[in-house]
Amino acid sequence: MARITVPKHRLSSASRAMIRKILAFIRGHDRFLVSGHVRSDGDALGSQLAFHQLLRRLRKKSHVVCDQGALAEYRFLPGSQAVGSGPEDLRSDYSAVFTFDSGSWERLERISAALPRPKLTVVNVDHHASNERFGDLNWVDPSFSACGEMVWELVKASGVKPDRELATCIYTTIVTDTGRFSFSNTTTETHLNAAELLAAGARPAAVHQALYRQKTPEQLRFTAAVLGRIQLTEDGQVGWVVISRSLIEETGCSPGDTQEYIDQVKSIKGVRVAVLLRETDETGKIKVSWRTEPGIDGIVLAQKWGGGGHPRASGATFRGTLAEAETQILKETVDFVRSLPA
Ligand SMILES: [Mn+2]
Repeated sequence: MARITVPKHRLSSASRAMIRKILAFIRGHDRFLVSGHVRSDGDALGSQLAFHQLLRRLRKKSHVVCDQGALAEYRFLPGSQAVGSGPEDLRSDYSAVFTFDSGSWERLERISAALPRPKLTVVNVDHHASNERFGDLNWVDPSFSACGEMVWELVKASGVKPDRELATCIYTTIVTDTGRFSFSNTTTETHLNAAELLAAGARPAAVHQALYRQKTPEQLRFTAAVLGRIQLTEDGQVGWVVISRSLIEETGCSPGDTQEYIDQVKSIKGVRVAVLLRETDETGKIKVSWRTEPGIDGIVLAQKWGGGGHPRASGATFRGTLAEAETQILKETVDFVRSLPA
C-alpha cells in the first residue's frame, strides 16, 4: 500500500517573523479595538471574534466594532452579541487598533472615518493581494485561504489553548472564504487547519447548519427572484445580476451576504467572469463584485473603480445610478474579457 505523507505546516519566514512581532506588540499594549471591513462577512467577523477571545485570554482589554456590526446570518458566532456596529460604540481610550480582512483603512468605512488615525497604532492583518499596507504593522499574506487562518497561527504561537468557541469562529472563516472548501484557495494547509479546529472542538455540522440551513421561505423567494434576474452576454462569457433597492423593498428581504448569488452566476457553464451589482441604502452608492475563472485577475477590474480584493474574488464601490453602473461596469468587464486569450 502506498504511504501518504501529510505535509507539515508551511509558513513563510516573513509570516513567522510577523507572528513573533505581533505577539510582542500585544504584550506591550493593553486596550485594543478590533475591527474589520464594513458589513463583515464570515471571515472578517470570525477573525475579529477569535482574535478578541485570544486577547481576553491574554488578559487584555478588547472591544470589537465594525460598521454595520454582526450581520444577522453570523449572530450564531460566539461573542457576536457584543459587537459594536457604528462610531457611537467606539471608546476613546484605545492604545492600538487591529484590523482583519480589510484591504484598506477606508474599508472600515464609518469606523475608520471616526478614529484619530495619527494617534493610533494600527496593525493590519489581511490576506487580500491588493492590501494597501495602511498599518503601522502590516501582516499581509495572500497564501492564506482565510484571514481567520492568520488569527489561528497567532493563537497557536501564543500558547493559549483554544476552546470550542474560538475554534468555531476560525472554522467559520475558512468555510465561508473557501466556499465550503470548494474554491481554488483551498489547500492542504486549509484542511490541516480545519482538522486542528475540529480537534479543538469546532463542529462542522453545527456550523453548516447555522450558516446555510436557517433560511426563511421569504429568503428563498428572494433568492429565486435574484436568480431569475441573471443575464448573460451573447457569447455567454460574462454573466451578471442586479440587486436593486426596489427588489429588496418588494420582497421585504435584505440580501445579507451576496456571495451565494454571484457564485450562482459563476456556476453557469461558459461564464468566465460573473458580476453582481447591489444598490445600497445610500443613494448613488452601488457595490460591485466580480468572480473570475482561473487566470483572470479580477483585481485589475476592481482597481479601475478604486476597489480590490483577491484575483478571483474582487469588489469595488461605484458612484452613480444603478443604470450607469450596469452600463459602465458591464462594458468594462466585457471589453476586458474580449481582450483576453480565449
Ligand atoms: Mn477574507
